[in-house]
Amino acid sequence: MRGRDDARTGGKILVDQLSIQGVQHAFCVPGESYLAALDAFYGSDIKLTVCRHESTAAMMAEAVGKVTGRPGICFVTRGPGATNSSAGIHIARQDSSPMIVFVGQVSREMRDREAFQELDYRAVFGSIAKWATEVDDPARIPEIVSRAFHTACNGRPGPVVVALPEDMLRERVSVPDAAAFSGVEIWPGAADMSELQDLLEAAKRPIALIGGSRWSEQATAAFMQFAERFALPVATTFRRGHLFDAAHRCYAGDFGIGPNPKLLARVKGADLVLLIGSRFSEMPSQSYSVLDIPEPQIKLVHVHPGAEELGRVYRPQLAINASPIAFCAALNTLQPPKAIAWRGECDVAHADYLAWSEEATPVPGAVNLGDIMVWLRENLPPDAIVTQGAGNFSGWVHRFYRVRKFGGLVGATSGSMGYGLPAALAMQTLFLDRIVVCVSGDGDFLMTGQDFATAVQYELPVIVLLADNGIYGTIRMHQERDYPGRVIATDLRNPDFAAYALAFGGYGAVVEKSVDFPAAFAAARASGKPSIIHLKIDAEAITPTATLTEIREKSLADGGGLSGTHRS
Ligand SMILES: Cc1ncc(C[n+]2csc(CCOP(=O)(O)OP(=O)(O)O)c2C)c(N)n1
Ligand SMILES: [Mg+2]
Repeated sequence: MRGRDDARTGGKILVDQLSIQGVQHAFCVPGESYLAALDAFYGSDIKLTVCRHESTAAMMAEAVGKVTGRPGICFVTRGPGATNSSAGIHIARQDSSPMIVFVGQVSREMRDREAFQELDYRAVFGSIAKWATEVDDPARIPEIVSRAFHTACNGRPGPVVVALPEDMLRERVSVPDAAAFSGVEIWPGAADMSELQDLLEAAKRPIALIGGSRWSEQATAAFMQFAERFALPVATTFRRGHLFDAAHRCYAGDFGIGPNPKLLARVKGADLVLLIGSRFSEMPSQSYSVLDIPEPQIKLVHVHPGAEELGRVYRPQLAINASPIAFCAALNTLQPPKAIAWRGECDVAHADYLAWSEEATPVPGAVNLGDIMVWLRENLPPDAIVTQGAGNFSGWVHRFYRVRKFGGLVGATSGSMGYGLPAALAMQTLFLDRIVVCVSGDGDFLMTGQDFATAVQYELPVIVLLADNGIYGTIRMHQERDYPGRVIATDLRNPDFAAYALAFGGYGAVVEKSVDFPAAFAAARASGKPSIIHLKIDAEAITPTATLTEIREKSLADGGGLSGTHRS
């Protein structure tokens, strides 16, 4: 087959496979190790976004995978490029998002000499990726890319890493293309659904907790209909608020970090938990304190697309191996009990949620993030997209912002700082006509803040709300709790972020009082440019309900946290 007229380089075969799979966007930082693949993007229909750091490129790809359910695609160079991308690969793993990372590699004849920037990618990414491989023969690219798409999407989705030796990408061969893949839904069996029907008939206080991946707008709509018919209270797990309309009468709230105590009591007091799509990991399970392990004290129905996740931590009463999309489509086969024992409970649960999230709590300082979230939820259109990184600032998003639509909140359940900006860039790339707001912390933003340049370069008018409290707040909070008064490595001396935005060619504004926020937001929108609104937050305002001083003093009064025991 080699050397015929229809021969293509490995790079061209690769990019052709991506086109066949329907890829529209790819994200990269270039490297000499994969020039032949880069060259194949020249003139291709795939829009290639060049970033300033591989963590951004990888997180953008992860966010595309998270929201579309199709693998996000990223290209990085060998060695340092590959290791820089690892933060995004880790997010795809923890968040069960489909993604494929293509990594340049040294030429085949140099392998295993530790040539320039050489790494063994199977070993480096073996425990993070769902599959890590290397292509030796360009004739096998169609097969391997096809497998990469299937592996990234099937079962529990995750990241795939494919290493590409430089000379392999330049070699010319004749090989047929692989066909486009279509995802495999995993359908619940009739017996599963009838057992679920029986469990619901017998329940007195059921609740649904929904999360994970493999959802769609249609699936969330079907699930809302089911909740409505069954008057079932529904909570979303950590950073999965976009799976249920917060204004729906069955919405019981966000079950992540620091949930509404009434919701926590409701979940603990339930006699049946429908856990759908979620692994119910450390954050939503409140450090594994809600359901006993391995035998939950509450009847548990666990629905998950990964068979290996069922019974991994919790032994459910009923395990259903199904993808949320298929499971939700099957829900219309269930009938609500004639007399719903818990009727009225969903209204109480929703009222509890509204009361918990209605008004911003008072905090020290003139800018209250709670006020800003309330303003956003009242003024943004329902299809607006909010993205976020990690830090205490995100607590105000979870508590006071109300997500209305699938894909309307994009965050990393893995708690990776620096995610908000890349996720915002990815969302604005996909949906140029929607408003994209990124909520960041001062520490969080600068983890990927160099890619504000990417926003400017591609004219992506994302609006970054940068909550600057001058500290790595989350860590300071834990520090004051565990080692009160012993402040170390959590103070930050920050740049003028509005000037930073201007220097990059964007729009910048400073907000020192909550009341000035609406005008700043309007000006950012009117500028049409990528914007940073620098919010000056009082470091004392560490959570919506506690100040740093209160946390320190409580810890000192309780005997000095861990420092009391460590200092001997
Ligand atoms: C990549 C990464 N590094 C470190 C951490 C640990 N960490 C969690 S939150 C946090 C501080 C966040 O600070 P900031 O963005 O300023 O938000 P704040 O808590 O002050 O609101 C740190 C360092 C993390 N989650 N991710
Ligand atoms: Mg901070």
